[in-house]
Amino acid sequence: MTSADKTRPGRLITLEGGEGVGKSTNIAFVVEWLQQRGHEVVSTREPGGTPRAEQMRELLLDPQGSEPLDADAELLLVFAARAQHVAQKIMPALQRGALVVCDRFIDATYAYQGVGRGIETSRIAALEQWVLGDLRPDLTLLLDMSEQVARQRVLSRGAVLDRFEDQEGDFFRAVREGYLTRAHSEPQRFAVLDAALPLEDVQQHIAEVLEQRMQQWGLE
Ligand code: Z5A
Repeated sequence: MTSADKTRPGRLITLEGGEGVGKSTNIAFVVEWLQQRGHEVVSTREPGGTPRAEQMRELLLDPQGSEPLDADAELLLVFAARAQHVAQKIMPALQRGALVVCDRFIDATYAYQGVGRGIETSRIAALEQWVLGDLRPDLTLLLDMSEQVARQRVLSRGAVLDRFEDQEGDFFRAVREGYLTRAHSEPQRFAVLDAALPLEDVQQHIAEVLEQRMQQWGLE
C-alpha cells in the first residue's frame, strides 16, 4: 500500500540530494507547477515542517558547543522530528487528498545517517517501519551533481556552515553514493536529474517527470 489509497488519497513527492544541489530552489518550481494545475499543495521540509519538529531541526544543525552529537542521538532525533511531522502535517494533508512536496525525507536518513555516518541499514529500517508504517514517497526527485561543485554553491552563499555542511569532502561523496544506490534499487519511484545543468534545463526535466507522473496517477 502507498500513500495513494482510499484512506490517504494524496501523493507524497520528495526532493533529495546533497547540500547545495538546488532542492530549495526547485521545490518552489514544483509547488507552483502543481498549483497552476489546480491542486492543493502542501510544501514542507525535513528535518522540521512543524513548530516542534523545527525545534528538533535546530538541535540537529547547531554547530555550536563543545559536546559532539552522538550518531545514534542524531538518528533518533531525525526520527523524532519525522514522527511529529508525519503525524501533525503530512498524514492529515494526504488524508484530505493534498499533494505534499517535501524537501528531504526518509532517503536522506539512509544517505546521511546510514552511508555517511555508517549506521547499520537494519537499524534505520526498523525505525522507518515504526515511524512511517507503510507510508513511502510516491515520487522522489533526486538532484544529483558532483559534491565539489555543489560545495562551491554553498560556500558562495557566505553563511555560517551548519553541523552537516561543516563535514569533510569524503562524507559528501559517501552521501552522494548512498543516494544513487537507493535510486538504482527503486527506479520506479526515483527520477534522477542532472543538477549541474542550467536551472531552466533542470526545471524542464522536472516538469517532464511531473507531467508523466500526474498522468500515471490520473491527476492531470
Ligand atoms: N539530514 C539528515 O542528516 N538526515 C535526514 O534524514 C534529513 C536531513 C531529512 C539540513 O538539510 C541537513 O539535514 C542536511 C542533511 C540533514 N545537511 N546537509 N548538508 P537542508 O536541506 O536544510 O540542507 P542543505 O542540503 O544544506 O540545503 P541547501 O544548502 O539550502 O541546499 P539546496 O536547497 O539543495 O540548494 P539551494 O539553496 O536551492 O541552491 C544552492 C545555490 O545554488 C543557490 O544559490 C541557488 O541559487 C544555486 N542554484 C540552484 N540550482 C542551480 C543551477 N541549476 N545552476 C546554478 N546555480 C544553481
